[in-house]
Amino acid sequence: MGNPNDMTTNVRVINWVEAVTKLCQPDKVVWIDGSEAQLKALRDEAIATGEMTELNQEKLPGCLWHITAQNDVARVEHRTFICTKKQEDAGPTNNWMDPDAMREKLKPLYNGCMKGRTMYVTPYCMGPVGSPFSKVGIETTDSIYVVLNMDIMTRIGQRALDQLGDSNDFVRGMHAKADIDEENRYIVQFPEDNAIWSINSGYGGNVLLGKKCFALRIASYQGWKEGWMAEHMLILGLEDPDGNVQYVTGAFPSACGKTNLAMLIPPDVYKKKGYKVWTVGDDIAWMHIGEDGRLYAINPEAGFFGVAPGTNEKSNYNALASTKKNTIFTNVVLNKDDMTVWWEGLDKNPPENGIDWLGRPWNGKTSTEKGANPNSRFTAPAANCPSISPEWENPQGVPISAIIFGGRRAKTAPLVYQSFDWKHGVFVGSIMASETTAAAAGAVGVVRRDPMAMLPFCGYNMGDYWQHWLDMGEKLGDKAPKIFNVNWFRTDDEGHFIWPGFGDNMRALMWILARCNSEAEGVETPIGTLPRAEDINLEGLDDVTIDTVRELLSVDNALWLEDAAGCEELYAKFGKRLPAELASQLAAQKERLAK
Ligand code: OXD
Ligand code: MN
Repeated sequence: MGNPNDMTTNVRVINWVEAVTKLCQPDKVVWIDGSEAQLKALRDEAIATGEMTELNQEKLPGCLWHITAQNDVARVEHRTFICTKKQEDAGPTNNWMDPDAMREKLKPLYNGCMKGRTMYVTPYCMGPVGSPFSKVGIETTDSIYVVLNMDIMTRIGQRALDQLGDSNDFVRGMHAKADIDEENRYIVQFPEDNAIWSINSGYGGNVLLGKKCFALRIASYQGWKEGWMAEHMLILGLEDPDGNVQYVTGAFPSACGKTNLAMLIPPDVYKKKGYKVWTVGDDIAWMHIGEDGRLYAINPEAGFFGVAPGTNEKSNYNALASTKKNTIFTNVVLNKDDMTVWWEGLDKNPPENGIDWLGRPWNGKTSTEKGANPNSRFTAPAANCPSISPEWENPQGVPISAIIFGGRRAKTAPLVYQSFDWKHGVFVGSIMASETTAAAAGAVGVVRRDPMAMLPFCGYNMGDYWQHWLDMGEKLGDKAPKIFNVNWFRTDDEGHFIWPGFGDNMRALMWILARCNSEAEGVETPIGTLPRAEDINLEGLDDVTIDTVRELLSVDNALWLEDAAGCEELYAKFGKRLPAELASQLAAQKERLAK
């Protein structure tokens, strides 16, 4: 298995791996070259030790099942840190500690933590290999599960080192499961040093360091310094019957259906006419200004790390289809009868002879407890997705026509509206919020501000981040994508959703693209430009009347004024780092609303 001297002559890489080895003291160091032979050996080893379970190779070829420790099933925002030299550079929305102090605190935890274990050195490329916009990271880890997930989510091995060459521009990611000790779990980003330290977790978002830690937290900082953007956004292409494809990106907080939107299947009326939706990415977009002055996006990832519960043939056919081969399932139910998997919301046939996410025998016909963890996941190769875009690995990315923000709001936000211009659009993104649902613990209907859906993922002061958005708009000028906001979650007075969502969300996308092409009317309101009810195509949508659409598009000025107080509270946290432009956008919006 890979010998460093065969794989790279990059002295910085070699020296860094040596330093990590000295600290963690593994019995053995294995460099991941990414060859199928090496990956097969790792799968076999994980199966032999029981770390992973091989699933039915006829029904689910190449698929594996894994359960994490009971205390380790989600990202841990309260233990996630941005360590910049100055606290104000991390900003009021991030946990912060001095970088040297943090390193001194964590070194004893890493010290000797891999004794008796193997350390895997995993080079990986975020973005298509060969793209000028891709970036390389190296993750050291004591987990085969991590290596196998990284193989799906990124481009690992020799090709990543080849992309890096002798450059120093690589993210140093030091992961160790250690003892999976909750009390000593830390997910730490050092943006000024291109480094990530993650310890005492084996759960995806905390340990697949290419994803949230690098592609969002570190990359957002890099984008700020280098003049591009790393965003928590899906990327999709909408093809019209003439074969023209226009691309949009969309930022939504968790539990708002981002993966579903990325893989949307058009309603019959559009399908019959020849419209298609193409998936470029479901979670992260890296965006650069292209030579023609437009904004281009690449998906830095190569797979989907999707939430399993609720995913079924109807809710997301394409996501489910993506999981039929070479997929890793984490914390879902194992069906022992046929060695397949199950989760709540998959179908009405839970296994009777199952193993739940806690590793206990579980009978879906009699158990009153959930079999799959609500945050159980599939890690599936993007190439498996039936709707994957032919352009998804285009090294230049795809040109973006519209940026869509969204959240879960019962009453305030209308189905769709357009910002007046880029600056107002940045304001719209900055006041993004979502209401908590009954599905999660805690009070229902509590508004959580989640600017640009980046609250847990912005690797620097969010005030500077907003200014960076404003600066990008200046650079893009009239080539800037148009900015919109959507809300699929309006309810009636009984709390029932009044918009069908899922594939029918395409009806809002159609208005969005028509606006981008100057082909649709709009009505100005205090919060932005809305469609008229008749601008939303209801063909084939028997359950939704034009009156419902009117309700979906209604703007209650009093509610919005109330909401503005929450925005003020958020903005106040930033003091001088709040861009003056945003303060005046809020003041102007309040004035329009009060009129
Ligand atoms: C994710 C998240 O897992 O945003 O993508 O939490
Ligand atoms: Mn996400």
